[in-house]
Amino acid sequence: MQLTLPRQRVLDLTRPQVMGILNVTPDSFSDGGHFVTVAAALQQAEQMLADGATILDVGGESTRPGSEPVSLDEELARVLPVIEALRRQHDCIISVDTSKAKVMSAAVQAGADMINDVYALRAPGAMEAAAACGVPVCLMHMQGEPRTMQQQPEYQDVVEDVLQFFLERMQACTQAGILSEQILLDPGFGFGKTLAQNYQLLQQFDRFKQLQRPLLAGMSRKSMIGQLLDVPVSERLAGSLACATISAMKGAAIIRVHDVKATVEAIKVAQATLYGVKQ
Ligand code: PT1
Repeated sequence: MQLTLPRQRVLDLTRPQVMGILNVTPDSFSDGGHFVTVAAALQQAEQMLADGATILDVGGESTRPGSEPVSLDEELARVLPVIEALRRQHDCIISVDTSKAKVMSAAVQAGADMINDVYALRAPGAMEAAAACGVPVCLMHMQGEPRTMQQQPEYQDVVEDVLQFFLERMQACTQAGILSEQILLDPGFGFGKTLAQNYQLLQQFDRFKQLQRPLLAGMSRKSMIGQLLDVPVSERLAGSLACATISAMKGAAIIRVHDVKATVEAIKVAQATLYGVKQ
């Protein structure tokens, strides 16, 4: 599978790709305000590219459980300078992690190549803005909203419910003029799911392949690892690598992580196991 990017480029997804997380949020859950300046963000970006990330996901609003929304102006002020600087200096694929229509448009104007939306284009104007941008869009499943989503997650059957949600959002997208070939899907680990439901989604991750779209998986350092292992954010690398490896073996096309180098290595092991070692 292959996605069409701006400026005559393509994203080849015949092998899983690593998406490096570039948080420009002072309240970010694991990088805790270390990368608030453009220079520091650029430096972290360069390290992730050197480590083998092919996509950088730039986000200015934390969406971890309990987090509060940020204003449009604040989000723009955080992400635009980083996207502009990245675009000037690197030919990497830049993803913008946002739910706001105006951030999508401005980010793509500034050089972003794709949109990653945890609200799956349900915010006012987001569907129209994404369609006008013409770039690939990742639709993520979330029940509720970040501030309250972990209070009472409820499903008939979490996998079936997420599949249904994808069908409904894909249809809304195609009706708005977004090509189905430009859509990626993400079950949204940690977004309005219990610990058991997160592992059910991972166990049955391969079922999302039936939708015939590239799948994105984001589990890096999340509570589904922390709760299971009873470890703080700083001690979740082994669990994160297990999650990345399992998702790669079950068909993830893009794996969204903090620890790029270790994840690239883990995915190579998964690929060698699935498809053999080239002589
Ligand atoms: C994700 C994702 C994302 N996650 C996509 N975008 C976050 N497409 C931000 C926890 O349980 O999985 N897919 N953008 C970060 N959000 C969370 C959610 C962080 C839950 C932490 C947790 O700890």
